Amino acid sequence: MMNFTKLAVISALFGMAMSGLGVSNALADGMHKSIMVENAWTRARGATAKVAGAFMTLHNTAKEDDRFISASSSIADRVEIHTTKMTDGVMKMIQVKEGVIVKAGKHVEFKPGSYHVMFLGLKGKLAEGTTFPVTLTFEKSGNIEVTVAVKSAGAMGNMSHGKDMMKQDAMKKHDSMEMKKKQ
Ligand SMILES: [Cu+2]
Repeated sequence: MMNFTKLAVISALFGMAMSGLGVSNALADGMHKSIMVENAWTRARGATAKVAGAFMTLHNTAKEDDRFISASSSIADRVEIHTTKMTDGVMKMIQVKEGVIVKAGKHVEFKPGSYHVMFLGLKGKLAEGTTFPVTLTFEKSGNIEVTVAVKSAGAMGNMSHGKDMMKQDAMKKHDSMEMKKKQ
């Protein structure tokens, strides 16, 4: 039979495992929330940078679908949901105005070359090793506070193969394109 000490050890281990995975505040702060945000990160940016894209995995632990509809953060004037599409052999970034559905019991990955949370009009630099907050708004789950970790400027996430390397280049091009547009 399992005694209290064993249970405490198990829950402590569970907590450690979860923090090791980079599970954000969403889980710790609100167990009632059915959306869980995992491993939110972005790349370091200098003081003159105007845009940044953040990546993360959205899990829907509920029995009904939910929709990621918008985001906001004190670090940028505007936050948009973007995706990347290949059109006539050219990678283009598109704002996803209708939001992103996260199906019941499923997850959606925001990653380089695909969905990302786009910060436009950065108010300052993003230093490697720091974190910043972003609020994700869901149709059913409401607002979820997420902590984004700033990785190195060349961070690739979990990608390693050639196809994704290509997407990564496209992402960088998109970033500089956005910057030109803003100037
Ligand atoms: Cu973008």
